[in-house]
Amino acid sequence: MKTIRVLGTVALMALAGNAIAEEHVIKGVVTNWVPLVTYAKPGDVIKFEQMTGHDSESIEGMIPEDAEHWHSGLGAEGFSVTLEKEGAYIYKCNPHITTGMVGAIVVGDGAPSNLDALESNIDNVKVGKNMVERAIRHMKQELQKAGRIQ
Ligand SMILES: [Cu+2]
Repeated sequence: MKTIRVLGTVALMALAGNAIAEEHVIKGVVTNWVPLVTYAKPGDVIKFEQMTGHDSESIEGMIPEDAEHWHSGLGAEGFSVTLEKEGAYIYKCNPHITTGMVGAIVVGDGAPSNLDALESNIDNVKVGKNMVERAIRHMKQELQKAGRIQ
C-alpha cells in the first residue's frame, strides 16, 4: 500500500509539472498548414489534424540544433510532437511541399536563436527550396510585427 501511495504522489507531481504545457493544433487545409506559423512554449504539444493526404516532417537543418526530427505517416490523423528546444522549426508535407505546404513553429520567447542557421542551411534543401524560403520569410515578418526581431 505504501508503494502505491508513493507512486501516486510522484504521478501527481509529474502532472503538476506539466500543467502549463499547452496543445496547439495545426490543420491540413487543402494544401496549406493552418496556421502557417504556430507559437509555443518549450514542452508544448503540437497536434496535426485533417491529415488526409498529408504527412508532417521536420526539414533537415531547419530545426534547432539537438532538437528531434519528426516524420508522421501519411494521413496520420492526430499525430503529435512535443517540442522541448527553443527556436524555430520548419516542417513540410511531402506530397505538397512544391505547392507551398510548409509551416513554421516558433518555440520560446524573443528571437529564435537558430534564425541565422535556417538561412545558412537553406541551400541544403533539395525539394521545394523556394517554398521553404517563403515560409521562413513569412515567419520573420510576423516576428518583426510582434517586435521580436529587427
Ligand atoms: Cu499535404
